[in-house]
Amino acid sequence: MNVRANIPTTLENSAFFMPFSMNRQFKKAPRLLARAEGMYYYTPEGRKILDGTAGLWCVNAGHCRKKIVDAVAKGVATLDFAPPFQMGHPLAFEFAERVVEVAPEGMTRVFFTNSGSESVDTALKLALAYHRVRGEGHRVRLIGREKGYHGVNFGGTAVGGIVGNRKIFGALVSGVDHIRHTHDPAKNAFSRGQPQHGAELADDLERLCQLHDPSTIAAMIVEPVACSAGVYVPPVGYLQRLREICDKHGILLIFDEVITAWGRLGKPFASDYFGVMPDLITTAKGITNGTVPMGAVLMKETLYQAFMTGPENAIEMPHGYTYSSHPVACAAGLGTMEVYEEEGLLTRVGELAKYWEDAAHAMRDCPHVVDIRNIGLIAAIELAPRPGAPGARGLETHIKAFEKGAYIRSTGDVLAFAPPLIIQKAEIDQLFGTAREILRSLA
Ligand code: PXG
Ligand code: PLP
Repeated sequence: MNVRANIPTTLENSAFFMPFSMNRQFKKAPRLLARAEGMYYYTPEGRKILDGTAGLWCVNAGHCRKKIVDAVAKGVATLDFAPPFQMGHPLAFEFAERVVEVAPEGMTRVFFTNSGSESVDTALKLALAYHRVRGEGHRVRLIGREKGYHGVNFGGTAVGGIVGNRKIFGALVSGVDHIRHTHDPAKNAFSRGQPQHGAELADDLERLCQLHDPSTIAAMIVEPVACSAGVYVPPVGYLQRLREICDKHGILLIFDEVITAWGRLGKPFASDYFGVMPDLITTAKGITNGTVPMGAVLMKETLYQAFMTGPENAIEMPHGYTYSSHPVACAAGLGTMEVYEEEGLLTRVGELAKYWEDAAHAMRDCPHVVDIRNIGLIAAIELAPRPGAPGARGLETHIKAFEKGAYIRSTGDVLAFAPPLIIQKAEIDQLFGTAREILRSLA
């Protein structure tokens, strides 16, 4: 049964300042979603929309899963809020154990936040503080990477490497530098999975070490697979090389797994998939299947223990949010972990990845396609920009897909595909079939 939402006839003067959106354009021709179930959204008119992006890379188990909905309903009716500072509630401790059980070997402690952006800023602060409590307060620099996306708070924006997200905010945070991105279409276009060329691009971190003196660098943060800026898969050997350079110079390595955690690559975390262990992992999104805002920073035991050395009557980490370990988010997270486990979702992509890869790369003969990249249940189709109108082909594909019953996200002229991990093969065909139809009709 399709529920009709009672929406005003025009949103043009709406009070809502929409985030990361073309407000004026959208409000003239809105694309609204009224409800969701499994692999599908439904518009207020009841049109069915296949979800090709798991909401925003977060609804890994599919929409409105009963077990999670029930856990949230029961949770909010039982304990609506509990102060997280100097107080606690059982679900927070239970959920921390559950997260650590699924986390990569050696990640033994967890700090809760409410989003990926908060996780990133928390991890950067933890890295600075870790060095400080160990007597290495000279390590103050933070290194990111071009094309990286680490959310929108000050630290995350600063270490991020997407020009458009940085340029209107001025100086941001001092002491930040960036290594080169790994995108090399001349050598790697149409790679299936990890590109063969480019491990040596990790040596750019060595260059920054020589420039700044490595003893001034606190941490290096990267997405194991850079998703938001257009899907850039790490070249074979690249992450291993970054790990080696960080080890050589005592630099903490942070993997930003806000998107790549919770089964997206066919292992619980990308760190498992690539077999490279960072010192800290940031996550969010799929931790509650997107239902209730939550994020987390996972860390190695040595980091946690470094903070546990002072007097016991002192607060070890003067950091935290009003809603850190929110009881309703913990309830949602516990329900989510149950669904992931019962349905084997954290490893299901292993079985689907080959079919997914073939379906994505079959798009190569479509008009405008200049590159296709994929890994796990992620794919990007890059279109040649229309002369004089970069981004137009991407946006038009997104809009036409919505009209044709599929949600396909565009970032500039890159189409990003990352559906819920419950997708069936027929739905994979439908998703790329819709994209194919649109690309054939696109100017
Ligand atoms: N780090 C990474 C690697 C992310 O992908 C964040 C941090 C920030 O998380 P929050 O929860 O604060 O949004 C993200 C978020 C896109 C898109 O279109 C990606 C994200 C968010 C919005 C859009 O690719 N990733
Ligand atoms: N601003 C003010 C004035 C506050 O009192 C607080 C929290 O008490 C914050 C910001 C931070 O809010 P949150 O803990 O939800 O991040």
